[in-house]
Amino acid sequence: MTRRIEETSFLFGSNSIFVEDLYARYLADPNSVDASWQQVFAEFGDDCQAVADETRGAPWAPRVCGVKSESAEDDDANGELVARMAPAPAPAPAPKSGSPAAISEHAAHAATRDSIRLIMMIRAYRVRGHLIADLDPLDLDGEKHHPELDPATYGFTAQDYDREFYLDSVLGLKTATLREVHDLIKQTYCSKIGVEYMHIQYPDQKSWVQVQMEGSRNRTHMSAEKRIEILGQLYSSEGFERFLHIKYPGTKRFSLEGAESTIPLLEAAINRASALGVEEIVLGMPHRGRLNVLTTIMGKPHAAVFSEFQGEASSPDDVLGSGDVKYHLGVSSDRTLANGRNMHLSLAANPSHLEAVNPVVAGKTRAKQAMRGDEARKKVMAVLLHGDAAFAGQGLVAETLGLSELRGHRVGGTIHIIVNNQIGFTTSPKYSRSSPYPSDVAKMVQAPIFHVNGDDPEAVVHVAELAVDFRLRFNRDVVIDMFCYRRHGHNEGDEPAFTQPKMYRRIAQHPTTRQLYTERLIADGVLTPKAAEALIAEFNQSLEDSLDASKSYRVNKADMLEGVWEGLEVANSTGPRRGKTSVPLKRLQEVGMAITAEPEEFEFNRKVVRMLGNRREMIVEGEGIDWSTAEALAFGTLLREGHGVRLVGQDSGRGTFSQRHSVLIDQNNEERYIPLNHIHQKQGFFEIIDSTLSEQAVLGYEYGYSLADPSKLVLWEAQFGDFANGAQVIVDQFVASGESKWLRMCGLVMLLPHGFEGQGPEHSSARMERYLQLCAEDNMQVVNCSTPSSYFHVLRRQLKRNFRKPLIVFTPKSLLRHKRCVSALADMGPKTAFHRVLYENHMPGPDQSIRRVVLCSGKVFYDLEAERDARGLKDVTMLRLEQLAPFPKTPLREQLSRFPKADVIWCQEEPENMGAWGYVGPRIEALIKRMDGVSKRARYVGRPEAASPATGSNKVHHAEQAKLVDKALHPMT
Ligand SMILES: Cc1ncc(C[n+]2csc(CCOP(=O)(O)OP(=O)(O)O)c2C)c(N)n1
Ligand SMILES: [Mg+2]
Repeated sequence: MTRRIEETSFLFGSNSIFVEDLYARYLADPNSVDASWQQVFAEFGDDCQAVADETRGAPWAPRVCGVKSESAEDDDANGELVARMAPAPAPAPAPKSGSPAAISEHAAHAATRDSIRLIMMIRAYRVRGHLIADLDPLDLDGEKHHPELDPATYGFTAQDYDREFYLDSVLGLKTATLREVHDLIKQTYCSKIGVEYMHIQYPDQKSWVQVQMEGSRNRTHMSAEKRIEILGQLYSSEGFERFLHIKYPGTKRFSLEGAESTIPLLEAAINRASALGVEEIVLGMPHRGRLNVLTTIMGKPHAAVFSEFQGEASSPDDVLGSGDVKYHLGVSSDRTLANGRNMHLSLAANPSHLEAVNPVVAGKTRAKQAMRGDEARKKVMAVLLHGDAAFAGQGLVAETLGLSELRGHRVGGTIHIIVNNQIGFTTSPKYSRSSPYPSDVAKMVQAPIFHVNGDDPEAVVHVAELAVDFRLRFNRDVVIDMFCYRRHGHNEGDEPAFTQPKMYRRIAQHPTTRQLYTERLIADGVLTPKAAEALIAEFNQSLEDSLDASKSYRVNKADMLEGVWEGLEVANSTGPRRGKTSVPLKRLQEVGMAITAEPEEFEFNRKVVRMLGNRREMIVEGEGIDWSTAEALAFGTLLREGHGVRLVGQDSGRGTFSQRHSVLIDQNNEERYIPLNHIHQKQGFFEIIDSTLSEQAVLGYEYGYSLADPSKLVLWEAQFGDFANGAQVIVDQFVASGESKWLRMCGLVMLLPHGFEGQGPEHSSARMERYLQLCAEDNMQVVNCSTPSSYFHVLRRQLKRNFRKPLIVFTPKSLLRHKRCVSALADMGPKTAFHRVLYENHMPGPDQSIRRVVLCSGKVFYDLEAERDARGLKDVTMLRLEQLAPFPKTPLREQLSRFPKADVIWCQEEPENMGAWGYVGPRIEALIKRMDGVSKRARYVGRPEAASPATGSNKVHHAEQAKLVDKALHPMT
């Protein structure tokens, strides 16, 4: 019953508590409430409990069979209620007798019921008013009607329109006529702005939106000055596109035309944000209108864009890297706004893959907030623009929205702007989404959604300001869905009439937003036709001047190493590039003791105590350091040197394999203790995040984070490496190619558990071959370390060189607890470093006697070593490639040349079409050819080609593994 009472509240606005109270009293004792209320509750209440239960509607929902709501899952109580009300209820029953008391009782009852119905109608407008709002500039759907928004549905007739009703302050009115109420709610909820907010379960946020919509602000007129400013912005956005259209006809530019109000929208958002204290905005947007945003909002000189159209300024040679098409490039700028304050704007570079940039922008924002100490998240704000088809279709949208309230990933709310041109390439909305609006997915985070007609720039500016106010007040996501259209085809060469002839006939006749607004301002006396013409002429002249200037425009430098990147350099060699990763033993011990200390008054899990003890022993002895301890030492020493470390992944705090235990949990109260944050008073911050169960959004986010903060070690860990393929777009489009395309370095580390241990096809392979296939032009590093100290150095190396490169690490599973896979503390101490190729410290025999060199990488080394030693073979040695890419040519050549009598084998556990073979095979061949002058391939030993990475049978796995080890050690026949 409690729930039902709560659900009645929607009916009565501010009076809900009163009614709830009344109803509760009525339930306890019907005679305790006034007779008129008894009748209301009797009629709408007890009789209908079953219906109410079924519909989750108000307890007094009348059991009237009428029009059934279309959606069986519609959980809006009022929707069901009203749907079931049709046809209109009969008038109040006549008094049983003509006595004055009966007449007055009847009148009271009728008045109460009228008020209830009117308030129900008001609520229906709050919930569904947007459905009949005037949102579409093309008016493609024509006249809209919704039964729940029709007064007749509530029993009102023409005679009722001028009758006074008691409202008790709902809508701020004590009493009002039906006409007044209807006009007011239509104007509020059904004009050029349609708002969805009644799904928000936080009362303060919901009522804030309600107050903004219903309060006077919504009806305040803009000053003439502001209106002229908006017009100027429309001139710029339309004028720029027109100019390009004339000067570079047919060239792809993904024009903004039809959505020109995007520019006043962004301007309003930026200015409002600045007024409220925001100092930096990180933006992400797709192709549509990007050139316009780059120039008009981001301040990129028109001359620069024109020169790119002429193919002059940013040829790859000028700017390093392979470059990208002009509508993908990122840019950052500082703008001084009209209020005199500075705003730093950065628009992220993005690939063609729609929506892929969303998590990247979020991650960048979070990093910038952290760097500024913006704990309240009110100084740096994220703004994302979206296409309607992409926002509705791409799963990454939901994944990124899902991050918005999480401790490790929140950015204090993102402003989402859907440039809803009601088409995606050639596909109409009815074929491309199952939801009424493209924005519906955002309801999952209870974001308010402002739909707005893009042909009313004032309404657009108004919602932009509302959205910013909401974001800064509640630190939550908010959506603007700007209805507009696309004046041309998908790009300027496309013929839209092939697929949308009706829509495009309508568009051809439709004046531009700028024309409409000019007429409006002229009609309102704000502007003369002459002044309007002067504005156009002035803007066109400035574009002509820029075009002249573009002929001699030159990009003088790439901006990749400015700001926080200053001091770093573009990597210019593929040599050892070790950096100084060794750490004095004393420091290693200090860190080691700190991270194994047991704080007092903390109730440890017994096994954790044992684990800490073991680790402490490793540190004290300086021997037997396992993988996780080495990792903790790498993190701890970096932290001690002042770097931040941020490790994010599913269950990374404990570690999927229960190996890390970087977060200790008090067994009494579940309080968390993070040893790595207790090393020293002055140290960097260790952020360890158990992430949401997403790969793509989280990896994209961490990539974005690492783009913004090169001083921090940022790591993303897959639960098992297999699952990282869910983030393939981020790997392909950002991690592997970002530096080359957009001149943006990144030091992100990906930890991918990998290894064939009989766990089946889905828990064995991190798809090493995929990463290796992506490696070229020194774009990223792929390592498969075989010792804890190697891992220690390679992690530290990320921050100890003067460049940043993504690092893919295939991390072990069984080796985490393998007794041979240990290092000495001294292996991390003075005079140590990361070695790309490891030879055996204790050779089985002299170099000249070696008849077989087995090249391998990672875990299989231990299988080979064990079997070789068991067989007592003295003429077989192993060389381990700790780093696979960039391929360690020089050290491998050096090592191979030690064994002139040996044949060479490449041994891997993965099937032949997987693992490193495809990558290392030709490279080893080329190397041997250079050494010996003969074309000799290393012989492949490993599993045969396979469709699935590994067998599901543990027994088969072991047989296969034994066979490949045997083959690798067996003398060549
Ligand atoms: C992930 C992805 N799939 C397909 C495409 C190809 N594509 C480019 S634009 C486009 C239509 C996008 O429609 P919408 O999101 O509404 O943006 P609009 O072009 O209408 O502004 C498509 C399908 C793409 N770029 N990215
Ligand atoms: Mg679209």
